[in-house]
Amino acid sequence: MSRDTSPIFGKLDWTVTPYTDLLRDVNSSTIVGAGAASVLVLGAIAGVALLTYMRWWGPLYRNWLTSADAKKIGIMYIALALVMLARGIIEGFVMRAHQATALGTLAQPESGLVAPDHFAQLFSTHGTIMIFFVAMPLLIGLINFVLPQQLGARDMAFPVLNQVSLGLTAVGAALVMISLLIGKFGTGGWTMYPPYTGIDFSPGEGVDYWLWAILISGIGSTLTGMNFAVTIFKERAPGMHFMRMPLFCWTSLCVAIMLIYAMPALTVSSGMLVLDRYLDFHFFTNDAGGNMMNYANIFWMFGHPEVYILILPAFGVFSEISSTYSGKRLYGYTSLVIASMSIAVISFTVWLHHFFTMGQSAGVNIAFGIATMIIGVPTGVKIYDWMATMWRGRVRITAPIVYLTGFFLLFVIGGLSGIILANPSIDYQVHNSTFLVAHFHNVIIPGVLYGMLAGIHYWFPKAFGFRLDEAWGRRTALLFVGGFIFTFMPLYVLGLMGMPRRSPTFQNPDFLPWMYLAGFGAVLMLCALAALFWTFWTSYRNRLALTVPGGDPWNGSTLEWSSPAPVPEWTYPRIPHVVARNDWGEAKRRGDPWKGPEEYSDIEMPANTAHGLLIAGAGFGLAFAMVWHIWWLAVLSFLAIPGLLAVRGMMVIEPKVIPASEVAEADRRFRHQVANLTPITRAEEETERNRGVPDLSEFAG
Ligand code: HEM
Ligand SMILES: [Cu+2]
Repeated sequence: MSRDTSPIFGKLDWTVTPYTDLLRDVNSSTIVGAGAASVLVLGAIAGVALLTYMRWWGPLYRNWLTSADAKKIGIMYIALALVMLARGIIEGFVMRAHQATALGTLAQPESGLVAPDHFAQLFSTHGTIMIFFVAMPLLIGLINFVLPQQLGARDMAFPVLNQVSLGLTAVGAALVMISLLIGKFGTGGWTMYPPYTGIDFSPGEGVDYWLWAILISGIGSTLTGMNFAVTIFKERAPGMHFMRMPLFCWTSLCVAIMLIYAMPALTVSSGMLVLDRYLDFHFFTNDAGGNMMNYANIFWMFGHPEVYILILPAFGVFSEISSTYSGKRLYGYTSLVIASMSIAVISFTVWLHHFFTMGQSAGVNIAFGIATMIIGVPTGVKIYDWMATMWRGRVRITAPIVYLTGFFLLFVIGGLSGIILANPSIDYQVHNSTFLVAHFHNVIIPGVLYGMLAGIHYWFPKAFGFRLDEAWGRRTALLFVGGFIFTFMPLYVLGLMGMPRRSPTFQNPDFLPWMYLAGFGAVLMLCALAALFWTFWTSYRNRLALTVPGGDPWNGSTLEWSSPAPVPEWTYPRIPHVVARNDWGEAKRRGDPWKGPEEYSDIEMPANTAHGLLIAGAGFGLAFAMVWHIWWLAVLSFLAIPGLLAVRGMMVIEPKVIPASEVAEADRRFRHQVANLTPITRAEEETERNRGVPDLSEFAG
């Protein structure tokens, strides 16, 4: 269905919304499509109305959208990820509801909630969203928030670049969102393999939505990698040697290096597919010398490191929380550092296991199979280290510890099913079945999702000044664990029974009980999502009882727990002089850790700027115009980008200076407050007595 191209509107016209489909034929699939579009429209209207009614536009613009403060940028990344998470989980539920009703016959294969094409859009947007617009912004957001604080730095090395990266990520997410209403998304899965996604087989706008979302957000992530790396190399506080950095900083460094080397491969494979589609190149076509294997190869050079980009920050979080909540020092710090770096390096040597069945020789397959199994070793080392950290500790069963326990149980199973798949001869049997779907959710949900939610729970007080409700936090975690077991364990069985992945239909009635179980699990996942948002809401309502102005609610040992909660823009009144690995813990052991600096000086912080917003606006214009072939807009937006860079390059930009008197006043107030708050023991941590000042006599970690 190719449409005429108008010089002004490109391929856009009134027929591109899902309402047209609904009017043409009312069925469950078109109702779901139009319903989703309506949720998007109503959500946008409600958002605008709320901002207007509360008069929040100004504060939103001044305090958030134009801020170059890494902590705020981090929070915005996480907010974006949570919105996208809601969509991703709902899509997962719709797919499970579809398959639970999709038993067909050979004569009548099509049945179930949504049409086959719609189902294909669902797994494509779900996978794309979960990887690029949930997992990535969650971890990049958390690193942005935590890393400078842990390093004793004021901000990222390049604060405005950081803002631009956020903008580019948001553009990608916005493109995927808008495809609900305007046109359709691609149906080639999150990997968008050609030749199916070439112009011959997928002529519509769907693949282009994916390509431009990936290209633009991918550039943002590459820049983020550089920013993190330079920050770690250059912005550490004096005395913060590499081997004194908290483990989370180490995993951030691994992520930074991996982003720099892995993301360009994705940009290249997507760029080549763009050339194929727009300019009739033949990199990946069936004819004229094209070869799709080149796509698979380049894509997975990004794709496999990517899964470790996703998981390593979670490993960092688990290192921090296993130690803090056990009141013990992290066991095997050096081995954890070596294991993280080994994972980062080995992860670049295994990509071929994603196409064991696509025609290379047995010898090559074996080499990559072995490399894949080897990566289990450093991962195993880490699991033992965390367990040894908790061993004989006084472990408090807080929400992050529930996530960690769920991770221990489930991630190991997922890792083991990965080792099974790493054997090429087994992979021949189960690849492209739901066994694989079970495997990767089995590592990605306990790893990435639990890890990031645990991290959010742990550092939340630093961002907003109050703790999250522990009871609801634990309920959420338990629901995510239980929901996972019901949703994905049946898929292992189904895969072995022969259920292909990405299949809108099946004919074997024996599959049905397992499909129902998985459907029930998806309901639990929806409940977990609701519980997560309820945790935020109920904690917000109860925030006075949960405030922790002392800033150290869990009796932590790393630098970030020495500042007030919420942490001020400048983080530390003076850049700290680090003397030990767990510097704050060391200060506590020496007694009187809250002794303030003798004198204060002016602090320079990056000034607010609309640069990121403007670049993002131009990026969105470019992408949207390219998707819909609106050439004049594409040219204008494209030219706007170097234009904006040039204008900023010529501007004289003064940093924001916070006068010493203001810093001194705020800091003295904080120290005065700490002196007047009652210290609490670890046993009282969950009670309202927790005001963020721990009992130092208890500190052992
Ligand atoms: C929370 C509940 C979730 C449910 C119910 C769910 C469900 C599903 C379903 C039904 C599929 C399609 C399976 C098939 O091909 O037959 C799928 C695919 C996928 N999911 Fe999930 N999922 C969930 C969470 C996640 C999370 C948290 C991530 C990653 C962070 C994720 C990443 C993916 C990816 C990458 C695909 C592959 C898409 C493709 O085939 O191209 N999912 N999921
Ligand atoms: Cu892989």
